[in-house]
Amino acid sequence: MTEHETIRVERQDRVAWIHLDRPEALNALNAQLMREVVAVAKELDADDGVGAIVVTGSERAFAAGADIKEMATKSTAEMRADGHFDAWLEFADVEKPVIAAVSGYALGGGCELALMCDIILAADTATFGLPEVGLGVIPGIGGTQRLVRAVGYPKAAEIILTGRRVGAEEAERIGLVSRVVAADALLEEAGKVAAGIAAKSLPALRAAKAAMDAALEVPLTEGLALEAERFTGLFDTADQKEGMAAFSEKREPRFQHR
Ligand code: CO8
Repeated sequence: MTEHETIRVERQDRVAWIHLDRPEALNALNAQLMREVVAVAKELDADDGVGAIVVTGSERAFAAGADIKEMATKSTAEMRADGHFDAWLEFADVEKPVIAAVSGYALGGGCELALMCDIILAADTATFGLPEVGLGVIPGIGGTQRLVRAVGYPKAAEIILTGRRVGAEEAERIGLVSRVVAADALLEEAGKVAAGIAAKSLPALRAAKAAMDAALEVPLTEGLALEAERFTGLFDTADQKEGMAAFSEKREPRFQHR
């Protein structure tokens, strides 16, 4: 895998880790970090040796937003030409499970990046928020859409329109995050969750994610049809035969991830 300046990439068996690594800017998402994260995520998505991806930052910050200094003087035309929005869509289109392990600040684009992930594990020290209206802009990489879907309109509206911060406990209560864990156990817990997922059948994981994604996009009847299509589609995989044989034989499955 290529060398990077703003991230570190690590592999542990079938789990890949993307560590955001711009400590001088609290991991603010500048253009380079975006390019590196998206390129690596696509590489890992195409690698059958990877079953789950964890994105994490530092103890102090998951990411404190898009890079304010980089965009401060730009015009509308320049922002539209920058390619940020399509690039982050590619990240959100990763077909494998992606876990955000969030400690410290997850603000603005950092919160939006976490919301692009399937599972958000938050340290009890984590702080979320979409403070963009205080900068004269709005969330731009999914915050207005994904937060509304995650927590419902009234809560999302209060968070986005006031720009206030949301602590880990509240984030869990309202459904912004999947689960809160003690800060010193965050990475270990994220590793365990990711390894548990990565041990499951990869075709099944991809199908489950595609079907859940559809739940956010399409009417119920269409979503149910897509689910049935993906469910039955798995019956021609080696992993379905192995998974069900292992159940009958009272043993652990040995998946080939195909
Ligand atoms: N952009 C650029 N630099 C940042 C950012 C940021 N978002 N956040 C922090 N930094 C820098 C600081 O400028 C500082 O650098 P320096 O030492 O050179 O002055 C360094 O990181 C450390 O930060 P602080 O000294 O401010 O640390 P504190 O502990 O005092 O405060 C905070 C931490 C509260 C997180 C504070 O840094 C802060 O409020 N940051 C900005 C949070 C924010 O408003 N985020 C939203 C940004 S807008 C956005 O995300 C839009 C996304 C959609 C568009 C995507 C397309 C590009």
